[in-house]
Amino acid sequence: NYGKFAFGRNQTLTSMCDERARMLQDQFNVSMNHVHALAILVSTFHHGKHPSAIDQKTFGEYTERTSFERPLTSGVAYALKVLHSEREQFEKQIGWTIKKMETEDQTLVQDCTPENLDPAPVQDEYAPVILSQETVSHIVSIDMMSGKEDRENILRARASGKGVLTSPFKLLKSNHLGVVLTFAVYNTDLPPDATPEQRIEATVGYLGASYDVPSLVEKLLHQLASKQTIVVNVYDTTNASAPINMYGDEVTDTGLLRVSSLDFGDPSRKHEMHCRFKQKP
Ligand code: WA2
Repeated sequence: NYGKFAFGRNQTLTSMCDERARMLQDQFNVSMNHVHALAILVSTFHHGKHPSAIDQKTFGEYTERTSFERPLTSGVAYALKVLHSEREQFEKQIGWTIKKMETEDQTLVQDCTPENLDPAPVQDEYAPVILSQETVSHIVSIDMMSGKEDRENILRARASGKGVLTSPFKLLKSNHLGVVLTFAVYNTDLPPDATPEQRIEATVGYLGASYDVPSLVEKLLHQLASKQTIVVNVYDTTNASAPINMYGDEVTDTGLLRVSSLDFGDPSRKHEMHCRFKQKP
């Protein structure tokens, strides 16, 4: 390991941490681009063809076979924009009722298959999942607007036309903190300067990907064989006075620390990677 004599301890930590942060950021960016392309695929082949050229079987197979293009994601799904006035017709046509996301009691959620979830209460509009990768099939029929983080993402995605990220939260059927990335799907090719109102009006649905951050960062770091040398933490630092630990054990260590910046492509969220040596000098 030339780093041990070519650089000091501090520079070694800096370069190792920056390299890992860059790798994580690049992989996230690559998968974000592919999720964006999936939103265009749904727009072209589901909304752009009559009848639609995509059903659950096609979407399930296509997303599973292309999952190698979306490193760090645990699954992708598509939710439709359904106004209350369209609900009855929608439910009759699709053959199931729109379900409410259970978030009060997370221990119960683990057993909540769509069959034993409650119907969504009356709202102005809903975002039921109609297509999913097999890995997240448990969210089919659930109204994504009935979950706080998912709802905020949907509203921000459609008004902005950009890919947006949630704060870290406990995903359904997962014991870890994760994040959701959302792209809105529109019924027209909107100009880049379209107003938020025009965007909301043209919205037909939401393509989202979930990221199980701890297991995916673990997988990435594992490939680097550095786990004996450094300890890594990933934080959501959007609220600078209350950072959220997304990966790694809580640290009390006050030794040498490197903070590398992470850019996950949503300017309204801030992330950092913190690295420390395992062994004291
Ligand atoms: N996907 C997977 N697991 C989840 C989740 C989610 N949201 N929310 C809570 N647990 C269809 O933005 C639209 C995906 C939401 C997209």
